[in-house]
Amino acid sequence: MENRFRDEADISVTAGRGGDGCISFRREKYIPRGGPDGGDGGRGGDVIFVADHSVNTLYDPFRVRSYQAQDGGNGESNNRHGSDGANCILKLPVGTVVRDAKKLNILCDLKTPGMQIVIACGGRGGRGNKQFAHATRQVPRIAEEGTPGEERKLKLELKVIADVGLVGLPNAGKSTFLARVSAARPKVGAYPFTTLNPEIGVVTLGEDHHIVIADIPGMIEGAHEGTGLGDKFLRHVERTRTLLQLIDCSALADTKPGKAYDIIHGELLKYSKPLSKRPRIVVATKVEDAEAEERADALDTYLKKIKREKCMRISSATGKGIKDLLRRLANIEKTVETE
Ligand SMILES: Nc1nc2c(ncn2[C@@H]2O[C@H](COP(=O)(O)OP(=O)(O)OP(=O)(O)O)[C@@H](O)[C@H]2O)c(=O)[nH]1
Ligand SMILES: [Mg+2]
Repeated sequence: MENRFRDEADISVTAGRGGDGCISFRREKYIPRGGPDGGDGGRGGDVIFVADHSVNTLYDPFRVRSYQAQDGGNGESNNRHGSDGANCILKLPVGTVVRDAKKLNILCDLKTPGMQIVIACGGRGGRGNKQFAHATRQVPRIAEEGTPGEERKLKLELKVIADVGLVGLPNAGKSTFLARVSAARPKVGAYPFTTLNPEIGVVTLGEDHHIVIADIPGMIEGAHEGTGLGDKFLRHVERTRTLLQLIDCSALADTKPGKAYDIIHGELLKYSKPLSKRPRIVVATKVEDAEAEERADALDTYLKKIKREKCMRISSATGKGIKDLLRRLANIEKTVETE
């Protein structure tokens, strides 16, 4: 199936033009000089962005690059007001950042579901000649034109918003962990780069306590230079409060745990210093036998040397350590919320 995930799109939006006012005079039998009766033009429609949870890609705006709201109708005789133009409503994923395409300043950040923003305002309808009539000008032959709608060129960028972000080498077991703790069903495979797009899962920690976890494609050394799938997906964990760094400790892992730690830490550092300093829990994965425990021990020794906390040990296959890890996440999320 075609990959419909897009996290960038350049689009143009044009609001509707206001309708023109009308010049008209009443003409009826037995009323020889009817007054002015030209109606006003209708308002042009707005272009409105709505943050919607049911959308998770910028594929539509990537494909259809131009959005236009309807023009207002012109005013008509007999004081008829022109119809208002229909708004153009575009649903975008929560986490879409909207920038001016040239200046690149942020115009809005659709952070919360349901958030709405009028990104281009419709033009005003012109007044009809009825409105220009007064005691000294009883036969006004003037009316206004409607004003044009706003027009903008925009750059849309999706930056997923989640509580926890998963990072690690390919095959570390990120997607398997997400599938274990949430209803999300990301693709899992015994080969690198199984995950091609960010995935989101919601974990229920208790009544009314949920956390959102973002899974991104695995990274390899040189990701910041575009090696592998590159580091561009790191933008999807930029807006998380905690990172989980997953490290394969099974005997099958190609990379030694300490080295695996360094590669990802290095890539985080090169991508963004603040991201590399984000609270991070190191998690040893696939810890199911004595050999894996030994590798996790070696990882702990290394972490101690670089003054990091010990790793947490899990197996998404057997469920070992998963509860403890979720409890730890629940506590972190709580402390952050009350800060
Ligand atoms: N034995 C065992 N195997 C696991 C465990 N977790 C994941 N695996 C296996 O490891 C392989 C990779 O798992 P994924 O979850 O796809 O790894 P990933 O980190 O998402 O990989 P990418 O998407 O390629 O970055 C799969 O064959 C999984 O079945 C575990 O706890 N125990
Ligand atoms: Mg994966």
